[in-house]
Amino acid sequence: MLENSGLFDSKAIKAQFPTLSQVVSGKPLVYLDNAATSQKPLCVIEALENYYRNNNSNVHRGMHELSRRATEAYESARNRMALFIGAESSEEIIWTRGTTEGINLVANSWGTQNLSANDEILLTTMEHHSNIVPWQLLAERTGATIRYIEMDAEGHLDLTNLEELCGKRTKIVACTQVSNSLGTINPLEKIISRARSVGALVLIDGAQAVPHQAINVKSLDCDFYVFSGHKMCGPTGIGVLWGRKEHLESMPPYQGGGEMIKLVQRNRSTWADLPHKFEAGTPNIAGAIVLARAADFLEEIGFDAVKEHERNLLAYALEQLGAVEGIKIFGPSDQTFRSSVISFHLGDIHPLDVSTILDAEGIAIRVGHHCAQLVMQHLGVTVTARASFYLYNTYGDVDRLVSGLHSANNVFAP
Ligand code: C6P
Repeated sequence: MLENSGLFDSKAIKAQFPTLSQVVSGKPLVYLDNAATSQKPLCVIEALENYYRNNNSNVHRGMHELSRRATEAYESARNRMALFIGAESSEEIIWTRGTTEGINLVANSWGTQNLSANDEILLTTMEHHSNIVPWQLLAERTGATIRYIEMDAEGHLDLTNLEELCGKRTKIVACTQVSNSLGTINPLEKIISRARSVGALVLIDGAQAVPHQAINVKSLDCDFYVFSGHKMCGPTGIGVLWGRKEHLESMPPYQGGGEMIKLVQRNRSTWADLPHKFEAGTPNIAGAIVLARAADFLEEIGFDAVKEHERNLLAYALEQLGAVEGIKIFGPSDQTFRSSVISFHLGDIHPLDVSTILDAEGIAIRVGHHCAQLVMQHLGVTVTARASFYLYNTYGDVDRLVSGLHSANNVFAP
């Protein structure tokens, strides 16, 4: 099987990721747990080392050379990420620890300020727990009600009653762009356009979208967009909350501390301008700088090429996996609405056993509820096995997965 699709040479790309060149259980590692976190290319690892080796200092504080360098690199990283997602200004880019913190920030700050007992929050049953639990905590504090867009049998959002679900009581709609457990790509335009027509704000969870496709928050026309750095070749502990300036300006701070103030007096303080109002304490300076390097890396390859490669890989994987005895693949059958995430069961073999056998063959997948228990309830299962692909995966990786599943079938053959 060819490893190249079009101009995309996934073997050459794989060679840039040191973690992927190791042997696990006596076999070359096949890493198919990319929806959990991606591996890091050498340029990102080197950027991290370079920062700590040469430029480490706190930002916005010192008047010395190292602090100037760190501050400049940190703020240019913010500009870089604004460009990366098509934001109007870098003031709209708030550094967070990741998607989870971004959603908690909005639910705590905007939510507490704007929601009360008669209001409704609209979610979907496809959400990751980080886009459910912060809203439940907010609903408990304010008395607001949570409603859900349900899924159909294949794991598409059922929008037939969207007008009834999203009405004049709806204050915010929070929805994932791509499902981490089923791979479903959601029709955001329809949801956002309905929310706009009733004056509700929209938060999009881009955790599983940003690593795989170009994003433009302006053309999406949402109000908040959140994602994590570690799923897009960047480091852990850094992510971005993008928000429209007018919302961010009127929102109260999320946490108090250094960096986020203008003036502190005995009984009250005033807040720094955007984006610093939301960034209390010493931030993840290295993380921010290195995330910008990851964005460069992805754009140098080009999202059109990444997308085409992943589409080809997904088609090949679904075809090959479909022929494995006893396999049940969850999620949309129409590949137009599916990203490169494949959740499955293998006959009666427990997904944990499947994963253990694959691990013994040097193949890494994830087993669990994928922090999406409402999805598991919808499927009538407690856990699934999940293989998720990224730009460095090859057709050979798919072949290894398929052969690992045959081994599992053989081990458990009656
Ligand atoms: N999903 C997965 O294996 P954090 O942990 O804050 O970086 O991202 C949370 C998150 C939010 N939304 C979606 C759609 C996600 O997929 C994730 C992380 C990982 O599927 C870890 S549970």
